[in-house]
Amino acid sequence: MPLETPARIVRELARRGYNAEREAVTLLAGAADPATALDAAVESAPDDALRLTTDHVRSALSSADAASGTGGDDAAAAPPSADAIDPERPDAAADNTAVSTPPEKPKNSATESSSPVETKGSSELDTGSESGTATRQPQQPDVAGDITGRSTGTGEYGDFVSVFRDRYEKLSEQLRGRVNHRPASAIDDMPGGSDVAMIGLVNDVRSSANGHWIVELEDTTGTFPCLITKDRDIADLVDELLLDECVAVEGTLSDDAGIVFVDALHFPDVPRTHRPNTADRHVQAALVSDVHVGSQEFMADAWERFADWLHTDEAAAVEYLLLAGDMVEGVGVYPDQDEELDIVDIYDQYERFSEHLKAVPGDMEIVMIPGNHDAVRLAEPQPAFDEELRDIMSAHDARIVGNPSTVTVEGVSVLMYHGVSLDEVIAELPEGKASYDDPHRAMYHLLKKRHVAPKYGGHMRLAPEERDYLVIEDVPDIFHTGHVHKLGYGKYHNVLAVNSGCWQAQTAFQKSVNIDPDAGFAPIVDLDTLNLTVRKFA
Ligand code: D5M
Ligand code: FE
Ligand code: ZN
Repeated sequence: MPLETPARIVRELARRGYNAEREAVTLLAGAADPATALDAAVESAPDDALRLTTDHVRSALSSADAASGTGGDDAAAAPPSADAIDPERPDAAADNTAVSTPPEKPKNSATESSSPVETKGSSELDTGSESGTATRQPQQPDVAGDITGRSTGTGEYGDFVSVFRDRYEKLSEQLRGRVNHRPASAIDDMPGGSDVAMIGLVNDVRSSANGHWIVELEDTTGTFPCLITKDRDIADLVDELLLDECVAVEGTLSDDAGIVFVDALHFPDVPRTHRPNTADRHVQAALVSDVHVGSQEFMADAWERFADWLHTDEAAAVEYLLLAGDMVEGVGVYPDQDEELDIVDIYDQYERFSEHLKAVPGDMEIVMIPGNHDAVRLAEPQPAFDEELRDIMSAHDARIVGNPSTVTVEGVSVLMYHGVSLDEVIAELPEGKASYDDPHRAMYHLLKKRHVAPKYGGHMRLAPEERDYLVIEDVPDIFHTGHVHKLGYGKYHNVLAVNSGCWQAQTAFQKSVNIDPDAGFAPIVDLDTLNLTVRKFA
């Protein structure tokens, strides 16, 4: 097969086990005989090289030139001529759809910016158009809040006490400036009719005989019941409450001092004045998750189109690829899952995933966290892939961190969390407040609660650790999740929330429960403006 286009060159290199710098690929594509040049470059690369660099190609091309006595670096570096361009996929232009958000509008009261307007335009997926004069120069991401290497939990009772104590301390601190709170034990001693405020974790929510709500709060000194009457505006917030989240109430003690009549309910929340950081140059990140390699439904063609596009000029500013979990389909994750496996061995699944990762330009910086299908412990926080899996995925030298992690790229902090708790939020909250069709709205609740997985139990498995790594201590600039296989994005108090869809077509289970996944999309965020463009590759 002729090797004129960068995409073909990348695939051929991947087949031979190499990842490559973008400029190296461009040089090969511009060579008089790309196939021979590729052979020579691979030959000249050291045995242990995993990535083919520009230097390898240059040295291979110059020794070839010396041998034939023609050409030189200039000829080798020239972009492929129009004749050499062989558009592989004439139908691709129609597939590759850009959907962009409008510029951010300042808002005073609404909790989110207006729904993004979708402007569709097509762009040509012309893999031959790569000129490759610019090499990507991503910075090393900075990572915070990662459990990897720090897990101390043994699952004993004392661990649960310390993780909830830490949760309380961190979140009550967020609320302390807003209310003049007293501990439950002090409220116990106050006379009826006193003004009172309390900060606590939600221990119970039940309705009274006449339809009011009793919310029992717990702090480190004890519990106290709080009554929210059904006719108050704040009653509308009760259906947002999840057990174990931290809130503050203000109100008045009943005459018998046995219950607080609540006038105000506060969540730790993101300040409305939050001003996100932005990059000081034009650079973009692709936010992707739920690749599910190894599943019969993994959409390899869509992934390859995405990887090919990353090699084009249009994608030159996309320097980061942030993967939010479920790299592979895994084994034994759900009942009857094995009937839909394409690759049954978990290590083979990671080998294949690694092959697909090699198609991504070698000069991009990749960060990945695990999800519930990955081969790490299921309980959150999840540590990063172990050495054996890292070895399998080493070709791209990705930054492999735990779930969740806050990754700062170009000054922009991205809270990456796989998203299992979104199932919980969507199941517990009314349809109008969180649904699979609007996964970003479910994410807003996590930001409001300042915790990625507030409720213990249910869908969630939490590992008790000395600290609560799931608290959102610092407000991120971008919140990136996956898991529910739906695409959704919007801004909550200026934080860009993106749930990134998946690369797996509908499974039998999803069909049976009417989950219609958004597969083959790549949301691309401008780190200098936090505007989002969604590209479709399926
Ligand atoms: O899950 C993708 C989405 O589908 C997520 O919302 C959970 C749901 N899901 C998928 N399979 C099952 C089964 N078998 N039981 C319950 N919920 C399921 P992911 O875990 O990313 O594949
Ligand atoms: Fe998934
Ligand atoms: Zn998942």
